[in-house]
Amino acid sequence: MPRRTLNLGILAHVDAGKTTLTERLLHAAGVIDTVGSVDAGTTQTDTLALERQRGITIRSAVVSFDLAGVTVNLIDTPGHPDFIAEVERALSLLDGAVLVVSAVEGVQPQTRVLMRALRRLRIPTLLFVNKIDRAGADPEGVLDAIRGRLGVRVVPMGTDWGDPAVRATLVETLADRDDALLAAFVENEHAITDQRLRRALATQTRRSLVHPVFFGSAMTGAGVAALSGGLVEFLPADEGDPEAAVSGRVFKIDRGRAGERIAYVRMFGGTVRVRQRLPVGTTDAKATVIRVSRDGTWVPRPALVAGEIGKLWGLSEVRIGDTIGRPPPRAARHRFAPPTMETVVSPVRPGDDAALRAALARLAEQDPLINVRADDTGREISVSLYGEIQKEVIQAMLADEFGIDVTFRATTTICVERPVGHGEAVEFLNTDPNPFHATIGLRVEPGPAGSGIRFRMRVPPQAMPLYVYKSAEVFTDAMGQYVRRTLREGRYGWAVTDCVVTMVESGYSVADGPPSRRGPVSSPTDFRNLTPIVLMRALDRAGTVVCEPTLRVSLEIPAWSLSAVLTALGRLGAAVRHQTVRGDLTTIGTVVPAARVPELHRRLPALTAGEGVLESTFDGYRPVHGDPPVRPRTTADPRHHKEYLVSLTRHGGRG
Ligand SMILES: Nc1nc2c(ncn2[C@@H]2O[C@H](COP(=O)(O)OP(=O)(O)OP(=O)(O)O)[C@@H](O)[C@H]2O)c(=O)[nH]1
Ligand SMILES: [Mg+2]
Repeated sequence: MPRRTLNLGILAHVDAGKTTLTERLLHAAGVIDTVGSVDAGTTQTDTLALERQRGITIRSAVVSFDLAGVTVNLIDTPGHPDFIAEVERALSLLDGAVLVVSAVEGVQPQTRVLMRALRRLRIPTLLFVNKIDRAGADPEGVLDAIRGRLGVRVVPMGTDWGDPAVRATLVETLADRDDALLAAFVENEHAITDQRLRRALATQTRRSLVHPVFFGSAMTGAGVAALSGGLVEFLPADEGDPEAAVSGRVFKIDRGRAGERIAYVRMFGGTVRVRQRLPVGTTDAKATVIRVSRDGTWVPRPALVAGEIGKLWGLSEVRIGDTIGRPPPRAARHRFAPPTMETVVSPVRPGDDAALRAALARLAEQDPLINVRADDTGREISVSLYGEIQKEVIQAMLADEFGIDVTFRATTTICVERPVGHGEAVEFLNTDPNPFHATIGLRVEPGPAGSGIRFRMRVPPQAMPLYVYKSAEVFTDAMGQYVRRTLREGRYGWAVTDCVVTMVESGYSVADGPPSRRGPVSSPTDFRNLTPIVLMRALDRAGTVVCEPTLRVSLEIPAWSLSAVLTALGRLGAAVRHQTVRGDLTTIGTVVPAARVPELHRRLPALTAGEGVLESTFDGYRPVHGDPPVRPRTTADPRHHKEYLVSLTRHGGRG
């Protein structure tokens, strides 16, 4: 029997009390007898050793409980900005959210980043003002900040709706988006029942037009029952359609005790059964075991249906982000910034290189944005990063889980390369100095900013080696892969992006063909190994420009500090986009190279007597002024023929 399910995210800035609140909700639902504590390392959702030691959440975790006939799958997310990628993955599967704000620390830059994302995706959201038990708690002040700094319409809960002033504000807020309510109000405001108001509040909350605000303490449990009630009353819980076409998304990967891969899947449509053949990502696979979270434990089940979240075993090649069956209807995804820093990792013990590579590959599987780069010899391994805390976490995980001690070199900025013009190159079969049995012609041209790499096939099927590649589609797919692999390192060693690559020539040889084609039989290896030579030559002809990441920075500063701040921004290479004055506060919108933002963070307190507030989000990439920075290649340069060919023989032709 299908049940109503609410996939609920708990989001907030770091230390707001998400994990503690999760414990309380589980306790209120009767799943756990005693409330665990973050400080003692005994919670249900902070299960990693490192999370327990440090008292912070690093990975999202799912726990379920029953609430008035609704199955709630609660996703406790990390609050530290270095782990924003975890939040990004969670957002794509939520039916509703609770955004926690601390009554002491108030609205933080991260709160605004999260609220913006929730509203953009129209995820119905309740707010919970937490820690009202603590000295210095200012719930009223925080409510004002929510209205002002988050800029959202809110309805504070726990107030007396019988009080005329409270009621007037409430009706005013709700009637703004409810014409019938407005008409009723004009007719006879006393005839409007509480029930009518609650219904209007629920409708508008589900449409993400208004946000009920609850107050309480995850520590003492105050206000938690009211919040629980609010989850059912104000957030949407649906019965999915188990008969629809299969559609799901993998949002998390774990390893089991025996090292087996476990995929967390959110089903949007249809039913997945154990041992049934399933399209997963680009291949087919079968789930051998399916488990769902029930009252705190993961219980085996024969199937997973629309609306549910489950763990699937047996999908050995699965990756985070893979679709199961059709892509989910809610394809709109919120992208926070990509990581903009990287650092070289080296093992302390010289013999640990291979083990380190394997361990990092494991970590990258759970967090694809770690993006491990290693050169042919394995001597230099680098990982991409959001920040210093993530670096410390990677270091600690390598030590705790894999027994590998590592050191890091200083972090550097990750640039990209974009082609600046058109470039074309071709190598023909049986023609010196082409060492491979294949003809390939490729054209490179710039694409729109943010478009990534697009590959187009412009040769007729009869020019394709279909006796080894099965179909034109398979050949196109394979060539696209060779092209993408080559473009991981451009002319200056950075990943090439925002470009269109077109295959304009193709040819192959067969043992008994016409004279122009006769020769040793062409194989996929020939196409794979020739692609980098042709593509890099085309890229040289197109030319590339190295671009660095930039952040959009919003500064709120006291008006008197304006000229000093503008001078500092000028020195940092920032472009000021707008500037507004409100009372004695000035807001500046500016774009700053990502590499210079930490410096701005450091200098701001002195420039503004500690009153300046800085908020940053990813903006994009812009050309580097002056000499472009060069990143050492990890693979042989295809433009140096001899070195490249030698590297291929070293890898048995698998360059
Ligand atoms: N006094 C008081 N302390 C609280 C309350 N809620 C949480 N805390 C404490 O605040 C600290 C952070 O709580 P967590 O639940 O780990 O916060 P979090 O939002 O999950 O933190 P991250 O996952 O690391 O972002 C812990 O020391 C908690 O004991 C509360 O309502 N009152
Ligand atoms: Mg937490």
